[in-house]
Amino acid sequence: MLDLTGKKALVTGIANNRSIAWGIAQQLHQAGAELGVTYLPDEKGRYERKVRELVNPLNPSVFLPCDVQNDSQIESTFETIAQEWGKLDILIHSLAFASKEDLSGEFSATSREGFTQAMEISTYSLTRLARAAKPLMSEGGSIVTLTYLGGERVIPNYNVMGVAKAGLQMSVRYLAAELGSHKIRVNAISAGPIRTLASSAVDGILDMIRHVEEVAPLQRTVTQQEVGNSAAFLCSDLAGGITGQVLYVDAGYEIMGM
Ligand code: NAD
Ligand code: 0WE
Repeated sequence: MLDLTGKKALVTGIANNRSIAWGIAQQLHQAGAELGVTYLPDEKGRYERKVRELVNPLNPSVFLPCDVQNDSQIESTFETIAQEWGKLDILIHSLAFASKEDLSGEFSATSREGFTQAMEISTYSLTRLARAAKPLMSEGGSIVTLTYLGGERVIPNYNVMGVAKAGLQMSVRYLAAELGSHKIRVNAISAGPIRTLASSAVDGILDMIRHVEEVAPLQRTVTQQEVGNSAAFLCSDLAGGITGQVLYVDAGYEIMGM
């Protein structure tokens, strides 16, 4: 049975009730895990209030600001976890960012700044968070990140995010190889397109969703809850033999050629 009782789980990437990370947090909570939640702070504290209200029913025992571009916020996040929990079992990495202008038009037009920013937030952050989590995962652990098929095939307009996700998926393999001796597993979920804050800002997302509904074996898109269930599985002892993998939670879309 899927049982995460006694496990401590840190979830990044919740922005609102459509976030994939919110679907994951709900399933981890349902399976009995104790939650810690981080959010991206902004000047007006708008995210903080919204995310706090949203996650309140899941009784997170840790709730902290963590901008992955800020090393001191990362360090204080894991210092607080060390003090409050003394260990960490599960880390969910569910964040990405590229500037909107780099998610349309010619890929070759990507600026140095845009490329660097997308790679820093969407790719490097996994390795940085894994390094901070490693000493706390002394009893072993599970790290799960979110990727997209655009990191392996050309999806129109995904552009620099595709390069970032290719790097993310390779980071999963290098981290899995290194951390395996510490009983820490590292995997990615490749989710099909879902309407979230990040994806709704993308021109043509509705046409892409309609395309998936026509082509995918299950003839529909996936839900945040389904991604959450697969994440809970990967974090549980049921997936004890799985590391370094990309699990497609995409209604089967990835297998199709036409
Ligand atoms: P979302 O907008 O709900 O989540 C993205 C999160 O990234 C937000 O919570 C935001 O605060 C966070 N973030 C951005 N910059 C950050 C920074 N500097 N520091 C800390 N956090 C930062 O959208 P989502 O669709 O749930 O995205 C979550 C993950 O799922 C991303 O990695 C995305 O690439 C991936 N994904 C999304 C889809 C989709 O169709 N929605 C499909 C496959 C994979
Ligand atoms: O990974 C993602 C979303 C990533 C994303 C989205 C945005 C929009 C708003 C990263 N940064 C930003 N920055 C913004 O300013 N997905 C898998 C969803 C997505 O994004 C696409 C897609 C799909 C699917 C972009 C172009 C084409 C398809």
